[in-house]
Amino acid sequence: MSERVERQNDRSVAEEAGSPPPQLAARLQRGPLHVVVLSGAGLSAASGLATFRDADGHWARYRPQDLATPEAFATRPEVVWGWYAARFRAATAAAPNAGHLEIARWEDRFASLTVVTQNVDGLHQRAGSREPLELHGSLLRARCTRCGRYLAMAEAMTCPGTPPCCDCGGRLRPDVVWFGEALPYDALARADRAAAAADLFVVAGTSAEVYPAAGLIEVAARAGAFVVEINPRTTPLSPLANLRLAGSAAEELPRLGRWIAP
Ligand code: BJW
Ligand code: ZN
Repeated sequence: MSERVERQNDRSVAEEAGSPPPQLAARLQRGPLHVVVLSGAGLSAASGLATFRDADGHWARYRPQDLATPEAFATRPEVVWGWYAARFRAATAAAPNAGHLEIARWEDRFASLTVVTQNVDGLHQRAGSREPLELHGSLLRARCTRCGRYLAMAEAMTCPGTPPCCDCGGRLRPDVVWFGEALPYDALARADRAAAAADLFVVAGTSAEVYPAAGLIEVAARAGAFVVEINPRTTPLSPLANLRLAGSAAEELPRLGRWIAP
C-alpha cells in the first residue's frame, strides 16, 4: 500500500499553487481513472443539514433505535413519520453546496465515475449528478408498507393521517433504509463492483461506522485503489486512506478537483 499522506495544516506552496501531492500525481499519470465517490452526511453539512454522529448531530439528541428502526416505526409511527417529514422539509429547503457541485462537475471527466451515497437528501441529483447509487434510500419517496406502491414524499404528505395512509389502507413509510434492513440489492451490487474496480476512491463526509456502506472503502483499498478521505476528523477507516484532506467537503472537494479534473 502507498505511504499514507496526511495533509492538514502543512500544505506546501506547490500544492497551493495547484500541484497534487506526489503519490496522487503518480496515480494520475497512469492514465484514465475509474473514480468512485462515497458520500455521507458530512457532505451536506455545509448545506445546513445535520449529520448523525457529530456533537450537534441527530444522534446527540435522539437514540437511533427510537427513530431509525422498523421497531420504532411499528411502536411509534407518528413520531418516526414526524421526524422524517421535518427532515424532508429541511432537505428540500436546502441547496447543494460546492462539494455536491464539484462531484457533479466530474461527470464525464474520467473513464468512469460512480457516485455512491448514504445520504437520503437528494442533493447529489439537484447538483447535477446523473445517477447516484442511493444505498440508504431517499427521503423524497414514500412507500406503502402493505402494497409496496411508491409515491413522492411531497404527495404522501398531503394524504390524511400521521403517518398517512395509502389508497389500499396500508401505512406509508419513508423509503429509507433503517438499521437491520437490507440495502437496495442492485445499488449495493453496483457500488461493490465499482469499488473493486476503482483506481481512485474518494470518501467524503462519512464516519465510516455504518456497514455495509463503510465496507466499500475496505473493498477499494484491498483492490489497490488510491483512497482519499475528506473529513475534518479521523474515522476507523482513516488508516486505509492514502491521502487525508482534513477539512470541509465543500472546500476540499473543489481542491481535489483542481488536481484530478483541472
Ligand atoms: C464532515 C463535515 C464537513 C462533518 N465536511 N465531513 C456490527 C458490525 C458491523 C455491522 C453491524 C454491527 N451491528 C449491526 C450492524 C449492521 C448495521 C450497522 O452498520 N451498525 C453499526 C452502527 C454498528 N447496519 C445495518 O443495519 C444496515 N443493514 C444491514 O446490515 O442489513 C443486513 C441485512 C441483510 C439482509 C436482510 C436484512 C438485513 C442498514 C444501515 C442503515 C443505516 N441507516 C441510517 C438512517 C437512514 C435514513 C436516514 O437518513 O434517516 O443511515 S443511520 C445513519 O448512519 C444514516 C447514514 O446514512 C448512516 C451513516 O452516517 P454518515 O453519513 O457516515 O454520517 P455520520 O454523522 O456518522 O458522519 C458524518 C461524518 O462527516 C463525520 O465523520 C464528521 O466528522 C464528518 N463531517 N462535517 C466533511 N463539513
Ligand atoms: Zn398501499
